[in-house]
Amino acid sequence: MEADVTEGFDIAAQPWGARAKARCDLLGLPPYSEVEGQLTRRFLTPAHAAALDALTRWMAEAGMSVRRDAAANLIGRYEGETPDAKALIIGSHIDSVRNGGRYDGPLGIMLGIDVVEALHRAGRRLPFAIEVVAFGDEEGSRFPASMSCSRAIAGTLDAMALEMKDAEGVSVAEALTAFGGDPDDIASAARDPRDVLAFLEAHIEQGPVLEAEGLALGVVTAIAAQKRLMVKIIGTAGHAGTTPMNLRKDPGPAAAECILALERICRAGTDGLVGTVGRMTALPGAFNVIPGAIEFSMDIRAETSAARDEAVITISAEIHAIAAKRGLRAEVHLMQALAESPCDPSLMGLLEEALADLSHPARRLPSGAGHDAMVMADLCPVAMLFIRCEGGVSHNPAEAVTEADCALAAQAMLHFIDKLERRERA
Ligand code: HGY
Ligand code: MN
Ligand code: MN
Repeated sequence: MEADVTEGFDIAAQPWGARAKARCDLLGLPPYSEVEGQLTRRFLTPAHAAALDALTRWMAEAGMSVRRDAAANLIGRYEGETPDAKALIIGSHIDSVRNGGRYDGPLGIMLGIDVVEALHRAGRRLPFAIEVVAFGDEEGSRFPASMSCSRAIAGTLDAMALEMKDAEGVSVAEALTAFGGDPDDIASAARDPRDVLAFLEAHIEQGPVLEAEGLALGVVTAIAAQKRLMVKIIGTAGHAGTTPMNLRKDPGPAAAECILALERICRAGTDGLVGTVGRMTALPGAFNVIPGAIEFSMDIRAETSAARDEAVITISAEIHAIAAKRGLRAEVHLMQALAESPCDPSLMGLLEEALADLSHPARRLPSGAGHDAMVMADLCPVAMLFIRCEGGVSHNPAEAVTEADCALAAQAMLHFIDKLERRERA
């Protein structure tokens, strides 16, 4: 499976794109996935550990020293001209959603490794170091909150996040300790802003725009604001056969009304407002029991925090009104809030110059998907390079990219580095 990269280091001649894609494909299978026949790789699982072992090898082969921090981030470092040089961090996440695609996250890590290997083979040293980071928890597919690893690096992770529990009742702190991390020393993962030059994340677009316009790459302008909430509609459990319909306190139909209300509110919204119910549970969850409660998640996003918050206030009020009308009780709990995050204009300019070098149009576009870059923006200036994905499909095993687009992305990243070097030496 491994492409044997032996000739020179002329990035255009290298099968880097093929190698980056092939490595993502390899990590799509057990032991790097928790489930046979699909990719599910959640934070702090054996599949996560296996993926870090493979990445450690590949980072070392590319000329990097490799370490893990207290938050289980994997960090490869390619030194600059001086040992204490500031770092350009290139990275993305290694965790996946359940039954997800192979490129959402890992591709940005593999391209970072390829770019460093090209520099290493050329014996090039820069006025800055390059660190390639595999963040362990961007999706939040195991614990209720997400982005905990990039928040640890950015120094914005609050202790409460470590107490969050997965479906089996295991806390982040317990899982992190078992994994070899150190929740008591999580603060040591936080980077000093004086040591970091910038953050660059290459990521599939997860949307249809680039493909629709026949473009391989795009420059991200900003990342949408998002909130994650858990809703609980509380009624009275009862016998499904003996309880007349008019005497029920059934939260099921109420939850259905709430979800329709969320759809109506978001369809009528502005600023790219979207709302999703991705997880729903009837408790106690038996065929013949009227549920005592229904729990469901809400993921609400918009290009501005204001539009996001207005929608959250409106839907929360409607949920309480729907429950009250039916003699039920509702709880709406905020699990996480991420503000909209602009990318750095000067870094966007360097990315556009890099695309111009490759005779590729400079297409700017916002990101509706969340990324570690929105968290890293609290630490340093950030830039994101989008890569076309087939049909814009993502969070789906049908997610697909081409080797040619991956190779072009690697070239664009190297040209970006060239321009960053020129800026730093000026
Ligand atoms: O949910 C998101 O936008 C990202 O894929 N975690
Ligand atoms: Mn992602
Ligand atoms: Mn994702």
